[in-house]
Amino acid sequence: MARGISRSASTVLGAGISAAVLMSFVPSAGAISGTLGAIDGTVFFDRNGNGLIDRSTSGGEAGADKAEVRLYNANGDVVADAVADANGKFRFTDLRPGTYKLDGSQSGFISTTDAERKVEVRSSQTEFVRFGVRGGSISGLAWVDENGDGIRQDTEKAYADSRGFTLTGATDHYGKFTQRTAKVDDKGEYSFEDLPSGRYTVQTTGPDGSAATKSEAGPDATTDSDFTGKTGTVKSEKIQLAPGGGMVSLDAGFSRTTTTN
Ligand SMILES: [Ca+2]
Ligand SMILES: [Ca+2]
Repeated sequence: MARGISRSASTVLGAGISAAVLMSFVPSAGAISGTLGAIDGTVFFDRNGNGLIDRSTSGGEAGADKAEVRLYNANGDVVADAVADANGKFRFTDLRPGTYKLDGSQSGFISTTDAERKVEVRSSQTEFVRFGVRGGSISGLAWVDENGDGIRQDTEKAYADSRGFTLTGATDHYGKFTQRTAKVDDKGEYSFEDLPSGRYTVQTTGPDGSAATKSEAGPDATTDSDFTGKTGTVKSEKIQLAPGGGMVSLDAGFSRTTTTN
């Protein structure tokens, strides 16, 4: 979708106000029949895919920052593009009454509501529209592999002091390189959510004097390590995420390279 065509709400609102003033003082202007309408909307990360904004899902389903929405008229011509704000909210103002179509699909995400929506704009009314999209996720934990076998036994605790995980990867849906960091929780687990499709690498740092333990020592993917590196900073293979795809148990096991007591 084309970028940079978004009109700021204030600019459009300003035009709407001046048109209304013009009409009230110069009734014969006649260029605009009736008053104008607007469309308000939200694009949100619908993690559980139910089409609704749930507040309780993993700390709440957030608005899709910088999501792009395109507005067409009844003839299928592009009227305007909007870029959502940090809360996933977008707005089209100054619209003549009539039938419009909105496209709220987001590249790299799965739409969980109808991606295209027909909207009837009426005089002096604001219509409300919501688009849900589901992204991918990558999660796992870090642990110290005390016996160096590449497998996490029950006695080997998660490394909760981990300095967090960094994700680098594909350009996101609005063309910027993605780099995010995630802290580990009290169980030593990390997760990256609402990711566009693409190729990602995860990196983290272990205790001083450690390196990656044997990777892919399997056969159980939930207890082996998926990171490599001869120093304290280790990284995963490249992860290919399809739209809405999930990677769990991307775990980093550390073995000690020096003895510290
Ligand atoms: Ca939901
Ligand atoms: Ca072990």
